[in-house]
Amino acid sequence: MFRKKVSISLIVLCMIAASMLSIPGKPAFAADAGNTSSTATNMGSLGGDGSSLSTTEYINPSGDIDWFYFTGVTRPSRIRVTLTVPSGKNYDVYAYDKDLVEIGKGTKGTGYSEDYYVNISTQNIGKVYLKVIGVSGSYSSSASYTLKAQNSPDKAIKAVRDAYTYA
Ligand SMILES: [Ca+2]
Ligand SMILES: [Ca+2]
Repeated sequence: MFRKKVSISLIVLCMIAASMLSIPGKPAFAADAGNTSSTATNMGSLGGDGSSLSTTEYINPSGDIDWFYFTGVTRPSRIRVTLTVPSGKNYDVYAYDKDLVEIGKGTKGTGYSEDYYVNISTQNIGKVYLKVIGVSGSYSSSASYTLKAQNSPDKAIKAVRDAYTYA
């Protein structure tokens, strides 16, 4: 019993520490985002309509892959994903649901930033994963990219929500 209590408080302490480390825009240390979904960097919890999360990182060295995820999606949502790509580079960003099923992608050519919407339905509510890659070895050790996720419900989703939350 005692041991169980200790382990639970350890877990709580770790969760508190982890949440402190993932304050958007104020990383405790600069670390490369994980190269796999299981080592994805937590962007934080996405707030309500219009709120956003963003992170600035590097694709470095060539072949680097950066996985992120965010939480806070607890109902059907429409999320705008934008990736500001360093000039002259070709980076793409893929979106996946909690089961790592692809739900969106931005794959424009060199020099273009990526910008698209993903819809989270009742079936795939949960963590949303984002993966940033450098296409054909594109990378930069000096110019960063900025990845942003914004809660952007369309009118239809808002209407359904308002109907359900009416009380
Ligand atoms: Ca990485
Ligand atoms: Ca691209």
